[in-house]
Amino acid sequence: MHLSTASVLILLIRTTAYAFSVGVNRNVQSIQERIPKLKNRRVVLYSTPDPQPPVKLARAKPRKKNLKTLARYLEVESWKRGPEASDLEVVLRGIGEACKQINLIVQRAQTDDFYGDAVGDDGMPLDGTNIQGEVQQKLDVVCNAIMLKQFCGNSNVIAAVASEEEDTHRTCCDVMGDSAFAAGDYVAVFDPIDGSKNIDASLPVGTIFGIYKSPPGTSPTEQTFLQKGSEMVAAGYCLYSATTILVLTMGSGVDGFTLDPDKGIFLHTHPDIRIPSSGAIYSFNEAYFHDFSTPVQQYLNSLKAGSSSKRVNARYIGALVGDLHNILINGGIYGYPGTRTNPSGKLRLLYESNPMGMIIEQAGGAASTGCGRILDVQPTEIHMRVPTFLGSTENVFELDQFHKYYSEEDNV
Ligand code: AFP
Repeated sequence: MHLSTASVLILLIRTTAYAFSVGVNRNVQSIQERIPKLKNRRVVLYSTPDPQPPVKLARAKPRKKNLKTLARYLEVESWKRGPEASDLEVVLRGIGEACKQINLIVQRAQTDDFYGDAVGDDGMPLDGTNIQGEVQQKLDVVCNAIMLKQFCGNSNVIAAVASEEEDTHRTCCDVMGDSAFAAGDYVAVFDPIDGSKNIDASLPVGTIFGIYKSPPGTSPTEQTFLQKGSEMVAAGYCLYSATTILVLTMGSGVDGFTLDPDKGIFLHTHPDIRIPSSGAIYSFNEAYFHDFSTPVQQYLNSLKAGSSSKRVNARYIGALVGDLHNILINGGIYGYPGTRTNPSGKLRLLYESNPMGMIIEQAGGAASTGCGRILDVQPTEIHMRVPTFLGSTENVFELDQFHKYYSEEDNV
């Protein structure tokens, strides 16, 4: 057999490598004999490749930012603002706790059964009734109960509440089933789970609230809740989305707090939020376009035709809190206009339009019905609805001009 020089060379290399590996592995044995610690360990310095051990993923170890907690922020604010703010401090801290509880419930919506009896930490039904009396509880009922308990049971600051989930307002005595909860100089309005139909598709949802002063020395009636939005002393929302963020105002600026998933506390991530004076996003449910009034149709057409100075972008989640948070951070306009079938639109003045209007105005934006300031609307009943346009001042002003122009044209 005739071997070429190349074949001889390859054979030589392979033989040397094998001899080397045998030599090295013998060497390993002798090392193991001499180092007792290595005796029972598998030490291979050279061999044919073994199956690879599972790759260990490097665990990202984020460094925590040095941020103020919500509790600390409220403490400082109440010290700066005086006694009225210390009342609000207690209530807003309670809202932070309620948002944390609702956040957990939203995260568990797909894996846990929320259609059974809802119980609190103490194992008692959340609405305080006898467990035998409980029928079925839906997720929004559970979240409503959490908000009721935080507002009424957490302090003696709130005297009565009105929830989007309930037909009428309720005194805190009624909510807690105890006359000891009669005191309190404030009333609260809230929507515990706004956009709840988003939950099934794991899309964002939110909680919205507003707080008003109650006339001193009287017990709250429905009239107490029928105050203009401009009378609100605090408002806010909690968005349950990629992150959970609580945004609030006490009447001088807007601040945002992100829930730290490791520590389970809200941290002051967004100090003094300012909405851009104009923005490219418009957030309307355009499926109803043919049902919108002429000014709104013309406005939307003008946006898409590019007659506005900037290029626009459509975004619509279908949960006011998610859509509005996007507008607050990036600028633009959110709109839920009246339709020909529902001239007042869908959004509720007390639970949605007013609190969001206050937030937007406090961040430097505008809140309009198309024909005037939302916060100036006199409520006539607690579940009243209003056409709602919220966002950057320039965008909302532009929309209002369309209303003005077309209503003048109608009157000609
Ligand atoms: P729900 O709280 O009943 O789900 O309604 C949410 C909401 O009032 C508001 O969050 C949305 O912006 C709006 O409805 C969406 O309504 P459309 O589906 O009619 O666009």
